[in-house]
Amino acid sequence: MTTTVRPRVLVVTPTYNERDNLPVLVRQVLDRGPQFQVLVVDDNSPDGTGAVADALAAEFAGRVQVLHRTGKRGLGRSYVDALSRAVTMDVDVVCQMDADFSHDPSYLPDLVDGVIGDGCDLVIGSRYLNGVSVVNWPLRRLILSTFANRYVRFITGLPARDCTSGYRCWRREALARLPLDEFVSDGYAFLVEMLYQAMGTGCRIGEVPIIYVERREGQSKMSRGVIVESIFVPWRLVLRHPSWRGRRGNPATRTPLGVGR
Ligand SMILES: Nc1nc2c(ncn2[C@@H]2O[C@H](COP(=O)(O)OP(=O)(O)OP(=O)(O)O)[C@@H](O)[C@H]2O)c(=O)[nH]1
Ligand SMILES: [Mg+2]
Repeated sequence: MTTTVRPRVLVVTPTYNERDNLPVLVRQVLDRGPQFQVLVVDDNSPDGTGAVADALAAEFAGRVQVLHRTGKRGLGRSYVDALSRAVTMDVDVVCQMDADFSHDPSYLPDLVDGVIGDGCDLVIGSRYLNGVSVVNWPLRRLILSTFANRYVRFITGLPARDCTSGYRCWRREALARLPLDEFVSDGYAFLVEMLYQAMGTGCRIGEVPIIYVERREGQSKMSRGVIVESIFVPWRLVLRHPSWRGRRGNPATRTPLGVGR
């Protein structure tokens, strides 16, 4: 008889006013198998998402954890706190995932497989591998995202087609090598900064295609401030570590995983 050892997966999900989405999402992730755990990082959401998360942690003791933040709000700061905890946990891979169902949990096995099966350090769930796979976005948003990706790739030389996707899976050891304490971005630019650091620390980066669906419930938190930050951060990264720009060094960065799978 052969037994397969399943990789232990921690899914980190940041929340700000996701009261209705979170319980459904957590159940869908945990339903994928006993090897899945969730870490919710809530920024003291006014709608009470934090209490909903606590109730889930009590219901699924040992499989759901909650980090309550009280400082300045921000996606980047939330990820720094949550991922710093994640790298100390007894798991093989750490996934990042939005709580609003734009990231379908059914892609989790593909992402994990890219790390465990294909030997990548980081696998991105990409909206831009097979054309554009986005559902229900207004044209304005589509143009903004496509332009943002081109802008980031042009300045940083990052190899990924989707540099701003928040759906990712990391080998825990690779994530632990990133100097999270030194990150400069507060908002969504944090995702780009992580990729630049990954490229600089020699990570094998792969991508798998996902179909991204606009949020079901609740409101977007996109603000003018985070957009302005996103314009400056790529330049700041390149000026700080110019030698990392466009760094290649392994085939995974050139051949997106999962194409044609
Ligand atoms: N902890 C924390 N989570 C946040 C913050 N801002 C956004 N989030 C969460 O991060 C994820 C992505 O944010 P969204 O508002 O969905 O951003 P988006 O997907 O670019 O925008 P939409 O397309 O409008 O959904 C969601 O799970 C949010 O609840 C924040 O300041 N702190
Ligand atoms: Mg969203």
